[in-house]
Amino acid sequence: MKLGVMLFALCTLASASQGNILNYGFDDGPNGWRVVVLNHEGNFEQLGIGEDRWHSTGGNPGGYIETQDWSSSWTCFRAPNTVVGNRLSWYGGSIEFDLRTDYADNLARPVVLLKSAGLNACYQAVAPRPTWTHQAVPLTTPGWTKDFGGNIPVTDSELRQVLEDLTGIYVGTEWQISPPQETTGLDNFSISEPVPEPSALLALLCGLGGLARLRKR
Ligand SMILES: [Ca+2]
Repeated sequence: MKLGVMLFALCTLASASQGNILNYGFDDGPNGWRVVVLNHEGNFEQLGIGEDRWHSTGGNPGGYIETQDWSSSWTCFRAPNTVVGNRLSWYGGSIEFDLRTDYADNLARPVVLLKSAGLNACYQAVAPRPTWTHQAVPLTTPGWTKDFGGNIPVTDSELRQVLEDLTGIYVGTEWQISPPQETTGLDNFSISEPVPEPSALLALLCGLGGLARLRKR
């Protein structure tokens, strides 16, 4: 009986350590996110601040943030500075969010940019739809490039390097080049670390513990 209880406790602890480590629902405000304009033809230097809009309704669900494209450079949402630093533990996890835009020419463009001091990584994706479109960006190398145009792949060690010295997380809002200028919204931004291997073992032990408890009843 005591073994079963202990295994259940371990299983609960293991479950609590998994899943989302960051989650922004924007239901009570923009949560420290800003709209910025980056030089996508250079090294993604910040050129200016864009127009932030926060809405308390209309998200997926609840509040969300949005911006209207007004610049010929790259407009994007910037995550709060509190989330950067050494984030190597994110490698193998994922970044997920809901995005929507009202006008798009359906070309692949960066939907996420990870900046570090010496290297950048862009994840290329096709445009979201006018309705909330879920985006799942794996934190492993396929789909990541060093350049805005998507031509120079990021290697495995380079992606780890970026995560280890992360200085910025950005979500792209640019999905159409010619007028009318698009308005893009963001909701439910989350980052998940990979599930640690020992948890699978603990879950198995948990199940065995449960069976042992049932048999003793
Ligand atoms: Ca929301």
